[in-house]
Amino acid sequence: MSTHSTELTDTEQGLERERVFDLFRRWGYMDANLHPFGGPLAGGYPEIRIPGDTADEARRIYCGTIGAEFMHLPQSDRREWIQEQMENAPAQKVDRRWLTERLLQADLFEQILQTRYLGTKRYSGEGATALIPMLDMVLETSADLGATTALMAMSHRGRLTVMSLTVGIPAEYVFAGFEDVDPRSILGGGDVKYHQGATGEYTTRSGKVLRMHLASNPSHLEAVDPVVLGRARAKQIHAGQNGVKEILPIIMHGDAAFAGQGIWAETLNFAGLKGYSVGGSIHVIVNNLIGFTSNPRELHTSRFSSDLAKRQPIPIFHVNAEDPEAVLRVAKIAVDYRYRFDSDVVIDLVGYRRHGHSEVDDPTITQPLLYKKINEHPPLFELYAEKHKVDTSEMSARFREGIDAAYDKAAKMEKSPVLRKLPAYWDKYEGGRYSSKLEVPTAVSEATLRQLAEKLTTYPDGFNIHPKIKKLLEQRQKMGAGKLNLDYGMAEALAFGSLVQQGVPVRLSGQDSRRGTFNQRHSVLIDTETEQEFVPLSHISSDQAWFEAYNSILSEAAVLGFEYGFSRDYPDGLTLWEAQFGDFANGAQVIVDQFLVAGEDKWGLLSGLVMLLPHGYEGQGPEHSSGRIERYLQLAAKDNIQVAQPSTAGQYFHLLRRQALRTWRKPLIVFTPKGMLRHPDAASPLHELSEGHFRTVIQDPEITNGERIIFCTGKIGHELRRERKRRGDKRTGIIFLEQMFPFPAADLEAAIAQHSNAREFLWVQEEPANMGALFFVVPLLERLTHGQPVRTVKRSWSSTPATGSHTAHEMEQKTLMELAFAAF
Ligand SMILES: Cc1ncc(C[n+]2csc(CCOP(=O)(O)OP(=O)(O)O)c2C)c(N)n1
Repeated sequence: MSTHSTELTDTEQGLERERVFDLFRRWGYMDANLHPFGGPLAGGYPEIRIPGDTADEARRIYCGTIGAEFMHLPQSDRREWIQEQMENAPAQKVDRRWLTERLLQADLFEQILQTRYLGTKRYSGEGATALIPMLDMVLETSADLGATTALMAMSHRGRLTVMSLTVGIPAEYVFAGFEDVDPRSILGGGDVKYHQGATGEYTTRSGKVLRMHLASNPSHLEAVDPVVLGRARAKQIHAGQNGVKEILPIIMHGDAAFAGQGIWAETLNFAGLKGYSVGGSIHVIVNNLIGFTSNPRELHTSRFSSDLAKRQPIPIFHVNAEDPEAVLRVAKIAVDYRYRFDSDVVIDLVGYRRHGHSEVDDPTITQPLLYKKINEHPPLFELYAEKHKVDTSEMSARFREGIDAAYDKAAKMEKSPVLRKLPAYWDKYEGGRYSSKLEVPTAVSEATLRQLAEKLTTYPDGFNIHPKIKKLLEQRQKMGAGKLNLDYGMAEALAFGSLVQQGVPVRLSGQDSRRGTFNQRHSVLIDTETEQEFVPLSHISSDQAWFEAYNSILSEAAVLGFEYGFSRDYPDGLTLWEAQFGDFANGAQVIVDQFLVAGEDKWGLLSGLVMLLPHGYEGQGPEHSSGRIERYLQLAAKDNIQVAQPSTAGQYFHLLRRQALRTWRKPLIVFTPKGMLRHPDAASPLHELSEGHFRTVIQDPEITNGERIIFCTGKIGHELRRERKRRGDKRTGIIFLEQMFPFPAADLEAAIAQHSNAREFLWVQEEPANMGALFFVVPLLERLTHGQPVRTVKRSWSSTPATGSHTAHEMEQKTLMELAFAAF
């Protein structure tokens, strides 16, 4: 009887203990001692007030200098694993001398920069110097688990120290940035020192060597995040089967940026998606509880800046940066978790910022009380050394000596040091100015095209094909047999098919890109009975390169960033990003402005990414009409990008193949059609694919000696031809500009020269006067028309690209035609 009652009591006690622990596992992080100067982060009141021994025990685990948020994870095995780490981890062994030395180096490096280069900006990481040993632990642990490469992204804060102490860039190279060695070599270009990327090596304490890549990034906070993930994905593919283990992405964030920037939240959404996952990244919020001059209460509605990460099933570990041993522990748990579960992990490293936003800012104006405290607070290495009685005099002298020598070397440098070495897969590619020597054949023999068409239209026996797709494939079969002209969908499939057959991989991503927004692509066939998928482009031949098409998340910025990153580390393939409609690409403007058009100039980094932007005025309203040609032309300079609008399926075929097969790696912006996708005027006979090449300019095939010449690009050219026919006009030649940048002056000159009697020149566009290619093209055309003005026909100046009324659109379109053919 008594035994029975004891057992019951034990069970009850067990249940009670579980109940108490459960409370702390759920909410303990709220009360954790996370503030660098002691106490919980916000609120200042205890969330969990229950007394008792069990509560005290749980409190010690969950409310110390580590706050773990993991009870929101939907997978019980993951929750239990973290619980085990928190509650039953074996005692940590820490080499305190080593830890003191790393903290000292991080602080001294910054202090020396401060005294040597007084009054210049460096965005000191002081106040969060535990970041350096944290990264050491991340690298040590990941190397033990199979990492060979760390791909890191971080913004300005503490970047120079990380470059020197973690990435392995010699200190004199970092100093050279302050000396501004060799400014003439980058007149009008280059980037500031705290945005430059770097590659180096990191040797773990057990002697393993990791390749280190610190990504170049713009000032735009968090914009680099998707780029780094795209790069990681490409590197993982290069690495092969163990890619996910070998390549570890580590992304560092500021607390204000983490809470505020949407691109980061978009990027987080990639983690578990087939086409975009990298097996998890380590995210570190280098949290100094301030953003420029703003306080946390002004920066996020949530209690923690990390709260947005809770929308994903990933753990968040908060850790007080003033407890470096706890920091090491969290770093180890995070990396173990990533490798065990292929998942993202967030570490919220909570420290402070010793100086102003930059060193020329005075933070006492906006946070006088906080900075009074900070000014009285000694650097962490001093506190830690004192607590553990580590003598720092020798390590400090040794470090200073090394830095002094580096400083002298930097002062004597004549050339800017190269901080980065590109991987060998970039060796055969080039950037710089365009030259016709770069051109390569792009035609594909008719026999091969026929074979490809056969493969592209075949599916396995027993595959239940959708009746509409059956019909489409039958049509495509006829196109491949030369019995029907090819539309864009088939021309694209043949371009992709011929490339993968030649060994060039193809990756396409965008919203609904597998089918195609306009029902034009159908790269994946779906069995109507089983929903099983069949991708004809993956069944071209046994030794073909891979083809991948992904429907992306509904984001522009993160997806374009990811694909740009992918193209940065996969020059051997054709990488394409497709906007649903061209105008939506403005949601990714930061990636266009900061990476795509500027990456080569700022960082010497090349990309052959293709942007497909559906464009054309078809009466669909202010949105869905314009891919904003003007934006890209405004950004075009020194052959930094290519801007094209192929007016036929055949031209599109050659353009895509040219992009992949040339060794010139330049972003290509393609304005793609919508209504014209299947229009007979834009369809091409098979021989246009088996002969010739991409033509930057299309001469008029009918009027060979026009008195008046209309220049145009894209769909309106076809409309002009139809209007000319309707009018029986024999005196107007219509020249299509297929490539707007690099501007094909020589080809245009040759095209104009054929019309020796031409006296009138006209640019006709669908876009309003303040949009389209007009502003860019007309002055350049006027250099080729021998002093004759180039008049323009366009919609009136407008604040939106197009009218919302379909009828008004048609009236406008008609007026454009009238004006184009009106006598001058
Ligand atoms: C997209 C963007 N908006 C604004 C800025 C200007 N800016 C630079 S740093 C900064 C504060 C960043 O605070 P936080 O993310 O906490 O990083 P910290 O500088 O404190 O390390 C701001 C607003 C920027 N660089 N990027």
